[in-house]
Amino acid sequence: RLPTLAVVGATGAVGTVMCELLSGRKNVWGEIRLIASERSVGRPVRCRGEELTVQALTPDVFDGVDVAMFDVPDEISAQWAPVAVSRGAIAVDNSGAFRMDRDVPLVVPEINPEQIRNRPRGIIANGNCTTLAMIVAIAPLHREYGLRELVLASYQAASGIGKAGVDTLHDQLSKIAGDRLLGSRPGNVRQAVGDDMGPFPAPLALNVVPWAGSLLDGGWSSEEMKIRNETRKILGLPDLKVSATCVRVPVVTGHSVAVHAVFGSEVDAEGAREALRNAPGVILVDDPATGEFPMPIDAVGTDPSWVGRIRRAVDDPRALDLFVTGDNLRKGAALNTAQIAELLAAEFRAAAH
Ligand code: 11C
Repeated sequence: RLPTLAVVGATGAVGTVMCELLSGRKNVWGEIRLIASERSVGRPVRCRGEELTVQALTPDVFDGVDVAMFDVPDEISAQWAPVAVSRGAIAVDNSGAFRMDRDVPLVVPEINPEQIRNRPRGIIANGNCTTLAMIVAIAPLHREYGLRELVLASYQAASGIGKAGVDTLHDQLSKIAGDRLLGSRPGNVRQAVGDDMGPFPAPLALNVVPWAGSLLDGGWSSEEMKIRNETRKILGLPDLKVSATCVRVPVVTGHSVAVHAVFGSEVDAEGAREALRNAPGVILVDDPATGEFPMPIDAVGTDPSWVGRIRRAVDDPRALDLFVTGDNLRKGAALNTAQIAELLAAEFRAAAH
């Protein structure tokens, strides 16, 4: 029998993309159960060509489930992933609840697929969307040159924060449309947008907001610390130096990262391009002379991380500067989760033979 899959958080921004992916990818699943919060229960959702009815999150719903993918807030995952495990499922969790747990592997199938076997809690974690956009491009360069340090600035899309982020950005854009004076006087964008800033701490339209997540010690944001800690864990480099500045930009979908990467050996830009040309999950878009750069408007709706603007640092022969863009709802969330779940489905197949 083909394994049974549950998708928890099926009607959210990531869950919706998950259903699209399940419809388009090679089918390795038997039954699929869609699960969401009370207000979506009973709603019909098309997935893999079938019309499925959204079910409630209860312990019983996991009975008979082999793999349960979670895309829900941290506290819901923290409570419910262990419930799914207690009912016999393996949980693949896209929240931040388990990523740094020593007994939970943090898996990117292009980089450390073997880690899915080290799962004493029955839970496998999926990385943060900003980490994932960047890391598939960094890992091949690390293998080539030996990574020592990363200095990063992110350009994160509104959908990183879910549907509320996208709705807020579009509402703000409607409010400001056509007023050509906006942005040329202090405060006039704030006035036009009004008090309702949705999930953002400042207006996002006509602006960039150097903030994502919650405030931690030393003035760092939780998003900046996630990138640091997750990168260290995925690459198996516990002492890697990482400094990130996370910024929200008025883009609907597609997180970008400007990367300054310092290596243990001398680098060259063409060697780096060659390593990336052959890397899984990466597409090289690096021809500034013809206007070819990685950008969210092109990367949205695609699977790979787009990488370009590759230069050797002028002042350090061991450092590269580059720019990466990835669809934060795909590789940053639903796609990486689906890829992990598919590795588990292959385990089930192998065990059945
Ligand atoms: C953002 N990356 O763009 C965040 C959202 O740890 O999975 C995802 C938070 C997480 O706001």
